[in-house]
Amino acid sequence: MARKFFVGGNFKMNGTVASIKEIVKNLNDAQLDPNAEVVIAPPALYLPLVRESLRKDVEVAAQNVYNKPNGAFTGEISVSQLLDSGATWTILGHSERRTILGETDEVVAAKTKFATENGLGVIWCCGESLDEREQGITVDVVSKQLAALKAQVSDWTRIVIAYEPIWAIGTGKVATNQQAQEVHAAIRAWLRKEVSETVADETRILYGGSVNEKNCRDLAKETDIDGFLVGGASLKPAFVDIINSTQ
Ligand code: G2H
Repeated sequence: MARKFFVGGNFKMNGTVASIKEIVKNLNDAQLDPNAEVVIAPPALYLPLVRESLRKDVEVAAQNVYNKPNGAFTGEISVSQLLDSGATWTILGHSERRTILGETDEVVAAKTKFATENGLGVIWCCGESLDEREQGITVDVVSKQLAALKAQVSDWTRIVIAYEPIWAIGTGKVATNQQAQEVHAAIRAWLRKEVSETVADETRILYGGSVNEKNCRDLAKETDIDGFLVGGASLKPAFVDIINSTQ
């Protein structure tokens, strides 16, 4: 089965009502590749605004979610609240949450299990630090992150994997096409060995880390790159070029 090209926009902790309305207008007015699945993740408090004003062929995502039903969890947002706001996806395990907020592989896996079992799609992120790449242990690091996910998750159909080398995030240092393809192929091989042929063939593996309108076309040609998770460039009109990068 062909994997549908997938482009996520991760706004991170950026935007105002005015700037987010501008981004939505730009997407609403654009010609987007009908063969691309597009999901944007504004900060949670803007989700209803975005969902109400955004074209319906683009879905919306949160950047995080808690793995408990509604209740006494001050500061958290539940899966059912996200669904109620019209979000259909969440990002989980972004390296900024792993490194700055201290989310472990196990916490990320528990959140992924709860979110997928309760109706959200998950853009599950993984990736190595510069130090780990220089030590030559990139595939070991990503495999360990995947193993923690496998320990808790049995249904992979709602999961999209985003490989985001930490050293390439927001730095302008994009992985070379070959560096990205090598890790994407290793992730797919891991899925084939550890999960199933079907999951390996059907799971989208996105690349994230300083993707822009200039580097996206060549990256998108790599066999195992099935789309992008875009940060900084998703706030700009050039996001449309990235969505259309396989046209
Ligand atoms: C990686 C990416 C989006 P950027 O974090 O998740 O951000 O494109 O700004 O490197």
